[in-house]
Amino acid sequence: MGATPDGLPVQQQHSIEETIPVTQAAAKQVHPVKVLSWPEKLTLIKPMNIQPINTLGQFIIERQSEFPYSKGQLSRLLRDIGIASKIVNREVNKAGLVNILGDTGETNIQGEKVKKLDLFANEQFKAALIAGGECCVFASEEEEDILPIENPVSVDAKYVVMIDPLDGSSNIDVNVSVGTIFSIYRRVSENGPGLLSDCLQKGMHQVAAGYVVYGSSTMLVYTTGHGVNGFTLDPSIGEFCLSHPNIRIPEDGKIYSVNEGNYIHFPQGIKKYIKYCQAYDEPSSRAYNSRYIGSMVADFHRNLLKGGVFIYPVTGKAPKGKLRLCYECNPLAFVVEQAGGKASDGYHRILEIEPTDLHQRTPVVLGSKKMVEKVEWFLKEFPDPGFF
Ligand code: AHM
Ligand code: MG
Repeated sequence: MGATPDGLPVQQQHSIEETIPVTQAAAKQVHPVKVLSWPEKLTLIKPMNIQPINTLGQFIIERQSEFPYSKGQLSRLLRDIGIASKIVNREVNKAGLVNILGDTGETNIQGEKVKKLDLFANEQFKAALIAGGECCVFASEEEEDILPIENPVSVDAKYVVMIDPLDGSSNIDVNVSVGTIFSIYRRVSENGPGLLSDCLQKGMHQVAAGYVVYGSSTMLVYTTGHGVNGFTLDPSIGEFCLSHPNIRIPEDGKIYSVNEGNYIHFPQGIKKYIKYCQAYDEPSSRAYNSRYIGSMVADFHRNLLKGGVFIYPVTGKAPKGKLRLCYECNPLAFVVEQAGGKASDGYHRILEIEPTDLHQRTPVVLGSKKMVEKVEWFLKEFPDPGFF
């Protein structure tokens, strides 16, 4: 072995090209290359912050196993309601741009009159349920009578849908939240188009119920008797995505929602309860907050998430109450009970009231369990012979 002029041994003077293979070979020995399996590759994706989303459609399919006897009809029915509500949502969002609140006097491309938004919503849900083939009879707050469905695709239809297509619609022209409320029963008649008796079932026989709130964001909340789940519409993908799994209403709350403008017409018990809410008492966190939008769905939704009570009692003006048992009170009563709350007419459980009329009205108290019980206590303690 010779030496360089500066005295180094000759074999240590490698060119760069010669050095690289030597270095890689050495590195391979220290860090041998590992072939990753597919699950291992997935764990590498995780740090990229890709959020899994669960759409309403996926969720409904996942939950179908909760009904071992089901062949997917209820799932399809819920899907149809979800689709119709997206169309209604689109129109609600446009309400400020076009005069959609009354008959515009215009005709559309088919030569039809442009309809009021609540009628539009009614038509959308009706059309979706008739075409869907799972509904044997449709009843709506907007229709005088039931609509037995005779569509050939509906011969095996097992379900009954009752709906308030656009609740609180007087709020649209001032850009305040409105909603859709729906209630689903299994038919009691044998077959063919559904009957009135299919619709006049106690609320406790509902198989599903829920609502859509068209608010600062649009949400669909529903129950099939296995808890309550909420989905927020992501407008960028046009899908309701699970955002509020397993909703539970606080057992107690600090919000009372009632139209206090009607105070003079209220029964004694309600007047006393309102005074109780307004009284200062530190241990029970009073005075409570008063919140009343005038859209039942929006008032209910806030109280469901935050804790509170919604009251629409009998009044001198509305001696049987204002809100409808079948379209408004029963579905929201089912939802609130499934979330751990309570729904009452002030004396009895809403879900046990026997309906005798399609458009029957009822007083209603619903929300956090302890608050509803307190209202019931006041009504019992201060009876009012003018009412009930
Ligand atoms: P609607 O179905 O005709 O819209 O009426 C129902 C609405 C509810 O959303 C709301 O809670 C209530 O009526 C408000 O009534 P009031 O203005 O008497 O307080
Ligand atoms: Mg209504």
